[in-house]
Amino acid sequence: MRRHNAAFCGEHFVDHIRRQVQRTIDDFDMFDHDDSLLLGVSGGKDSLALWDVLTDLGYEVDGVNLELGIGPYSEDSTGYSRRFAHERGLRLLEVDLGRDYGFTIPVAAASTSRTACSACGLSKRYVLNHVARTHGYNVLVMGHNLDDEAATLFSNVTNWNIDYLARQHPVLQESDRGLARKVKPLIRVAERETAAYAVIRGIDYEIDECPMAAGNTLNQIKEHLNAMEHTSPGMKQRFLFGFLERGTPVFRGEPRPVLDACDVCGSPTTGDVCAFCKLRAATQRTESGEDDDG
Ligand code: Q46
Ligand code: ZN
Repeated sequence: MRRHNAAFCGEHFVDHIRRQVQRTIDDFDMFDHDDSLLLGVSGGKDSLALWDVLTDLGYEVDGVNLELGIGPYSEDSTGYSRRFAHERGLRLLEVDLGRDYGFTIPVAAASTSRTACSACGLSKRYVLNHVARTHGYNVLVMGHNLDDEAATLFSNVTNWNIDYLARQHPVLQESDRGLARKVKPLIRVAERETAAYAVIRGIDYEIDECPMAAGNTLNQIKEHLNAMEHTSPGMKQRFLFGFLERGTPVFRGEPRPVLDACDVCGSPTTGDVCAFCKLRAATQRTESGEDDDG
């Protein structure tokens, strides 16, 4: 691991990853053993590695898998989540976007001006929050890694998305807004490291890339950041953690928008109808042959 100027055998690498996760949980005061934890599980390496680490650290964590309806890719991903949970006796809740909400991500992308990844991100945020709230979990755990967060930060800085910069933090205390606290304990671990961890621990995960990822700008940013990391080891970590230490206090001073209940579903939103209900309505109009208003 060039950024730590260190090399590990398999056993000590696993210990190292566990320590990095525990340190992140402690440093950011994310949760303790009394909290009721729900992890968003995708069948990919990050969420399954995190489930493994948290379980080994003694936390009781249930998972929730969202079936996105992206053909065989989604079916395979759900299969990996199910097998992981089954083999370890863990509880996995399942939501199927098509069955439970009447649309899939390909239909959502075709029905609106949103990209597939935008519709997907919105749906994941909404559904996972909804499941956490309705099943009484007070903490929603997400498997975003160092590469994900550094790329998101880079995108938010290049576009000067002040609102997003104010909210870019590994802990979002949202209980006053009717939402579970959202935490990201994997942000000290790079993507390559979660892959190595999964291999060492014998975790089977979805390796194929999502067929709708083409044009995903975060993936393009990740490639650029990796090129910089190659010549300047530790750059991604310095960029992200430097921001969390020195940038967050500046942007957090921005006032937060007032939230109201969505007229359709009752979820907290800044408008009359939340973005997810608008997306869902657009897919229904498409299915019934009416025009999309975007
Ligand atoms: S699943 Fe969804 Fe990703 Fe596929 S459509 Fe984009 S966001 S690429 S993590
Ligand atoms: Zn709504």
